[in-house]
Amino acid sequence: MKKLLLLLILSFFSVQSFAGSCPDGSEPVKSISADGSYFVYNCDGGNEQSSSSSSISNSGSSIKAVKYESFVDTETSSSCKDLDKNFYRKSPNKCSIIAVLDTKLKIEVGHWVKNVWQTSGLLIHRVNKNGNLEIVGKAENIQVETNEKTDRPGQMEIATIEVITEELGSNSVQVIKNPIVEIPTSTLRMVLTDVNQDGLTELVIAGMLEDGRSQDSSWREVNFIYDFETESYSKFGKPLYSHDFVAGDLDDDGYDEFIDISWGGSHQGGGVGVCNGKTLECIYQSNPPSLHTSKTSLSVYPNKKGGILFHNCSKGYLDWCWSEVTYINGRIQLKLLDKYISSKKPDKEELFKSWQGWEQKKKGWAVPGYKTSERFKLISESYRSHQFDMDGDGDFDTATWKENQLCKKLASEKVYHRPSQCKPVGEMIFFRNDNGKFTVSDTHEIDPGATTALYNFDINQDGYMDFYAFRDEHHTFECNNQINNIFFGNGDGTFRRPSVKEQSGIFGNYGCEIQSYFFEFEGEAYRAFFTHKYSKGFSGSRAVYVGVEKIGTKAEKAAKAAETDTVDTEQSAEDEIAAFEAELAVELAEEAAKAAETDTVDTEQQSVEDEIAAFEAELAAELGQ
Ligand SMILES: [Ca+2]
Ligand SMILES: [Ca+2]
Ligand SMILES: [Ca+2]
Ligand SMILES: [Ca+2]
Repeated sequence: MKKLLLLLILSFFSVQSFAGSCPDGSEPVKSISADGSYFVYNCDGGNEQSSSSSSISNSGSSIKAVKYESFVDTETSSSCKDLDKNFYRKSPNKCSIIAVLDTKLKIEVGHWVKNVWQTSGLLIHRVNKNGNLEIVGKAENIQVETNEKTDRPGQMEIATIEVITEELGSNSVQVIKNPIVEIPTSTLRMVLTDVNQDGLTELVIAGMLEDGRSQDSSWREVNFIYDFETESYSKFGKPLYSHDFVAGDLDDDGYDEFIDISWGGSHQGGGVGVCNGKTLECIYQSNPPSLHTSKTSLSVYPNKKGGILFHNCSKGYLDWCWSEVTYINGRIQLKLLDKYISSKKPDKEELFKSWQGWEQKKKGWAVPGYKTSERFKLISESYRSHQFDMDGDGDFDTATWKENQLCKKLASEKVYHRPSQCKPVGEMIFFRNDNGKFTVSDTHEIDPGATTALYNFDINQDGYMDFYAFRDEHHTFECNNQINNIFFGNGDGTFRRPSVKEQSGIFGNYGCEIQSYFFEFEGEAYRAFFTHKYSKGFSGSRAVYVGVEKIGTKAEKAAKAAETDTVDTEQSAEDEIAAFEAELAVELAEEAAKAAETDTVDTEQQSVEDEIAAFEAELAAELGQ
């Protein structure tokens, strides 16, 4: 259990566990002291990025990916109703299980993780060259022991399930193919885009090797492009610890540029790579002064060059910036548009033990009513932001969340144990864009869980854009969780959380769900999800079921209502008398019902009075004794 926690912490939080330790916000470099008795941490690397640029061309060669054959038998293609009934919401939607994913872990990370797909980190859809729907998932099969010093490659698995949607909801949904391929890398950032502008999307993977290996190993890695049609991959860019990775057509030539932002610290650093979308040639520059890694997202202007980059603007995650980005001679230039102060400066310090067992003082704030030795709010970072048009006025607004760690221990304990004694607390913040000035339009408390991406989709199809965090849990402990962080838009930059009842009217809940993703295909709204079949015990297989349901939308209901209206209109005038008679009958029935109701009330009233009288009589009799 500890090991898994370590890995999870590693994957999502290790970066921040060093942040703030060095004056420039970079992580310290570990070395052994002169007498060999203790570790020394040096903050010497943060500013060593070369100001000169270098360019790296794309090799263009394509490598066939290692591929598994079919992993799903026809028996498992079935209706979602076969999943656990306890948590089945009796959704009226059409839903099918299209695959079962079960890939053994190479290295055990905890007793409940039996299958790498339990901790999958991506769920998206694409349309292939035949015009068919493909559901795509990604998981990593960790190849290194926790804290191992190694140069072994990583291993990520991409599952692509091609289905015929006409049969969704039936027991015999047609799965055309379902390969799982292996790519020798590790990543937290991926972009699905049409790299070569041939009308079909590819998966662009920002390689980095923070997959559990020691900090003393290189975490740098090139980037990969996975071609679904040929099941092969190519590489581009130079090895970089790609912490942030965004795509958008900055020069308005139709091809998306990639901004590959390295973690800015010490030996893993390497500045910012800007890769031209057409040539895939990358030019490297040092971090622009106001650009601090993490939380970065990009929106590009429609039919115009440039766009808006949202990012941390100084060390310590205390303020966030919107910058206009221009792309000149292969480099980016940033011009500040607006700034938001997200937190006041931390004014307290406590000793923390990280997943590697290192003890370090960390900054944060006191929790009112407690000594900092008992409760501590540790400064942390949310890592993700998303730009989308939430108020329908054509410009891109921003959503991100503020995340800190609430830590709790006994005053007698010397250090806080980060992995076990802290939990993330968060606040989702929505910013409305008014001509490049950004104002907070709404905030909601959230449980950040395992959020690795933010998505928008009009889930209830009311014309207002909705928003959700992908995904809820690193792994499923219990079965009562489903999309905690889902927000329905009001169309003006404010959002509300739908009730479970409202959610269940739109989409179902099948088994113990791990992650959900909403999308549109051929004009219909769908939800894809990963789930476990069993709600209790998890004694058997931990196979992950992949489902797709057509979601019940307002549009669908409106269409049904319109159909009924049409039928009514088509009724001929000669039916009018019959209708009048029916109406009359209804009125008479209503009157009769009213009369009956009055009778009931009278009867009830009478019986109550009788009871009281009886009770009084009894009482009198008792008193008289
Ligand atoms: Ca393409
Ligand atoms: Ca371009
Ligand atoms: Ca807008
Ligand atoms: Ca909506």
